[in-house]
Amino acid sequence: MKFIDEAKIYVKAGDGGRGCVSFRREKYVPHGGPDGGDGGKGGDVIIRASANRRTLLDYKYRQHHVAKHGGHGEGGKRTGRDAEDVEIVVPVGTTVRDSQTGELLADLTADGAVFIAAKGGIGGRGNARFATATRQTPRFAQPGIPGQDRWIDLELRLLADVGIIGLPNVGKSTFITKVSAARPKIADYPFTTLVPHLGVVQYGDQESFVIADIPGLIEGAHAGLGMGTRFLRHIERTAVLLHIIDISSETYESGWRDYELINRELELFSPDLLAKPQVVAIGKTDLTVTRERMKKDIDFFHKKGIELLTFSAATGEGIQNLLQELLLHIPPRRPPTDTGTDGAASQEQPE
Ligand SMILES: Nc1nc2c(ncn2[C@@H]2O[C@H](COP(=O)(O)OP(=O)(O)OP(=O)(O)O)[C@@H](O)[C@H]2O)c(=O)[nH]1
Ligand SMILES: [Mg+2]
Repeated sequence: MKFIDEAKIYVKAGDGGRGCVSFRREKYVPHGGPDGGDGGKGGDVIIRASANRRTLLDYKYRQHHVAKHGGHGEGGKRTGRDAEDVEIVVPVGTTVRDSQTGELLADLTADGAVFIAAKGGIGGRGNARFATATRQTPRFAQPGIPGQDRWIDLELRLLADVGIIGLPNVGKSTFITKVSAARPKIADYPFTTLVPHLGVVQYGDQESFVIADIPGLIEGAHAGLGMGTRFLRHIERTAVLLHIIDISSETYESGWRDYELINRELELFSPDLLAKPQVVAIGKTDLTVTRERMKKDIDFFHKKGIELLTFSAATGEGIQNLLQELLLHIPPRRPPTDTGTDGAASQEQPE
């Protein structure tokens, strides 16, 4: 199964600046020579892979990336300034294709890898360059070369940062629906979710992260009962597990019993999976029965050294807190020093 994050973007490099037609004018020199300077180079649009990025979410809605044009040449042999490049920062593992031809242009597999998606045009030469012994007053200069433009498809295979585990029907899919654009099926019967779903979560100003919703586990899952444990391999590379407990059900005995049941199945599948940090939370706190029962569970877990969180996907209560707690376990990403460049994208023309 493939989880793909995609974005289609338009890149347009800056045009080269015009060369200038100009003649020197000095007081006692009636016919000064040509002194028009060259145009500057248009900015490139560069795609750079960074380990600090996790998703292509930023580019889903910000499609146009346009570099500025080079400055025009001026008299006095002044060269127009070169325009700055625009940088698009994508996660490591992003592939770049030409939207029209489907051609693979780049596979950015290493941190820092760059690809020039649209090359800026070089500036035109000013008339000072065209003066020869026989042509002393060239009244022409070159225009700049236009910058490249094209549509590009970015594609990334997603890996989940957070895996949601729990018994069937505890509200795993409802949670991911609340915090991301993922829309798995939700229903009040067990095994609604038959395949894993990934959702991209944007939390505050932080970089986004990826949550995997997987089918519920039951006792004996390791032996193939219910949906079995095959899909657990999808969360083997996550940084943290969100363990959701539902204490509102008719079969409720204690949160701890359910918690241990799930963890036994995890361990039987892979001790490494059990060793991952877990954020444990009681859901459905909008239900009276949950609120009545939860104090007992919170106290019990506390004695075991586990701080239970609580939330309701229905009302949103406790969700921000939960996301914050999950983020603490996701390896910190250095604040990107390389953003801002997208903001530099502009249609502005030099004078
Ligand atoms: N009252 C209330 N009901 C909820 C909440 N979250 C989920 N539910 C209900 O609980 C039932 C199960 O929700 P799902 O999100 O499908 O549960 P799941 O854990 O994904 O279930 P499986 O995919 O079968 O393992 C549905 O009827 C939901 O409407 C909540 O916060 N409050
Ligand atoms: Mg589900």
